[in-house]
Amino acid sequence: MTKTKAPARGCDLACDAASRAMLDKAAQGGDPTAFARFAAQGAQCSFGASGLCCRICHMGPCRVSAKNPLGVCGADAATIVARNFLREAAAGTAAHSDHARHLALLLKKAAQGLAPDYAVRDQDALRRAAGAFGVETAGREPNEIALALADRLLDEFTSQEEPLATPRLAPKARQNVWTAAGVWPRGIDRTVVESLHRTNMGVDHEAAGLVSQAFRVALADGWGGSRIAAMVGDILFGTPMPVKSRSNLGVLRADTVNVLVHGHEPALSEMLAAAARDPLIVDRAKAAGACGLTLAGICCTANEILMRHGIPVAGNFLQQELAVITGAVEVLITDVQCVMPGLPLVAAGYHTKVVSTSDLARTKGASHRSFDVAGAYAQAKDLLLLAIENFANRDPDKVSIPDVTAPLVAGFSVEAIKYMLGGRFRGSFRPLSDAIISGRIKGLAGIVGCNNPKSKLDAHINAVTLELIKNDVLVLKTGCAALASAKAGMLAPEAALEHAGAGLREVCEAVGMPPVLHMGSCVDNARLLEAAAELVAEGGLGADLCDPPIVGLAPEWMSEKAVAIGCYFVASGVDVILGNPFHVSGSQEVSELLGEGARAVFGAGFHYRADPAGAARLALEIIEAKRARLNLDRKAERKLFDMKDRRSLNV
Ligand code: SF4
Ligand code: MSK
Repeated sequence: MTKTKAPARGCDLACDAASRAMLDKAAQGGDPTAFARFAAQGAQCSFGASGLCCRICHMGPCRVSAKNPLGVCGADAATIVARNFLREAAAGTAAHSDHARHLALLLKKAAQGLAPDYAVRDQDALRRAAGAFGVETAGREPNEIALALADRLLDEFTSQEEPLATPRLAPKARQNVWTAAGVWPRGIDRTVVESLHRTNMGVDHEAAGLVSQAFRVALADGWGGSRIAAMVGDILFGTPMPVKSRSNLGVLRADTVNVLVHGHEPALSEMLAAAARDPLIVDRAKAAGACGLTLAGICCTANEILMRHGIPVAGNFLQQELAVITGAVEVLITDVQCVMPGLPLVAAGYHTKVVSTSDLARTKGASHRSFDVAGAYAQAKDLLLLAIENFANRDPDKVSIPDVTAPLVAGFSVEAIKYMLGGRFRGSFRPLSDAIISGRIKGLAGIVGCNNPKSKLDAHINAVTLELIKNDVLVLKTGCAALASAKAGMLAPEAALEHAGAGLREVCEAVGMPPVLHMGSCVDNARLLEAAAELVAEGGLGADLCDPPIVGLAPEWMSEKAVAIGCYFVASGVDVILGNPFHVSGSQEVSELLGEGARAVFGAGFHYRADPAGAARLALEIIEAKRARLNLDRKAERKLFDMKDRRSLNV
């Protein structure tokens, strides 16, 4: 008798009760989800997984192996694997940087009066950015500064021979490393184009040069596009400050019209956040028989409006389909990146309308409303009216909203952290630096990235986070990893402090800061680098980004953007521990270039640990080794910073 494998249950696939309930509902109702499609895929292609499949030209596709070690053109495993890797890093950089370009163009249009619903909302952020790029501010109106700054930032994309200017925001010692390694990027667009050129059939065949270009193009992301996106977002929409909210599918309400935003770019979602409070919209929702309208988010568009407006988060990447399965979403509005093409398939079983809004990102089965910043607010209201109209089509028999939410605090920009640590007039990283030197905080871990059905939703992220805070490591988070913590209650200061080690708890309680800090969306990984640079600038923890006890982890990553993020962390001197390996195991040479090879050049490399306990152990070892190099492994007198100490800081 053939045994049939029992279908996976929600409790095997996800950590949180809301996702489990929706996965069980999906299994019963036959709703298509990424989890089911992943299972249906069966064993995945081993050539693809090891990076050994090349389809770069039409003499192929070629698959190389020990038996058949060369492609038709003569490319060996190292060339093929390195080219594939570079293409991933370039694609990730392109995604983040195009997002940044759209924001820089929006800043320019806002300054010119061509996008009348947008304005410079944060003049401090404008002046900070202008200062960083040498844009004159004296005697100029905000719009004049914004226009000059936007042009300066747009030059970062288009410059040809000039080296990129944004990496000069890194410590001098790190800049010297990049110069010596020959990886300082030129214009962002040129660097991406060059990467695609070099990986064409018959161009660059040396693995070392290709991997080096992967680090260069990634630097054009982390110290280029992503940094610009974060800066301009702050200027136009405000620098994030700690804000309370809630997370998980229970933020949807049975008695309101529910609208979800999903993707990455904040231009439309900012307008939706404002329009959702418009009395006309609220009245129309009530006239349609609802108690009002709930706006919530998925993925990084969620992070953007969460950290600036406290708008609740419905879920992270693998919850996008599960949100539709609640049966209570009237409209799901998408912009760019991480939107599953399978969304309209699941929406077809419900009344949910999936509406794409970026001309770059259309999805079969979704209706498309091209978003134009010139009439942004009116378009946002129209989208909400569409949702209100669709409320009547909701089928109460299909509605099942899990009663599961968790409170959270989000919005820890670098400015917010400085403020928490030192107050308005003495904001600085010095108390944090002192806490690290004294050993109360052992170090910092940046935990970032996505979800991936290869592992149980949020399981690796949450386990490694818990282990690190227990061991007095302050955790900084972005993207879907931050939302995993939100759902687990780890962004609620009181709850998280229960789990923190004594030293970390003492510091967090003294300054009123949680041990897990939500720092934003995927482009806000640039804020993690900014925080590391602040720590170095403070003194006492070395002169370069590879010196302080900092480590990066991407436990459940899946996107090409995560390849770029990992590469710019490593090129910045921060070791990165992956929970899923890169597709490079087919070449020993490339694997070594990303490990010890990168370490020889940048002082950091990639590691892979599939299990959270192993990842946490390695992270702690890296932190301890860095502490030892700084002679911080001796016991220091424990000193708590109180308000008096902070007032006495000479900063
Ligand atoms: Fe095959 Fe070479 Fe063409 Fe790749 S570039 S598909 S290895 S012939
Ligand atoms: S959204 S890139 S799934 S973190 Fe930024 Fe989440 Fe990863 Fe997309």
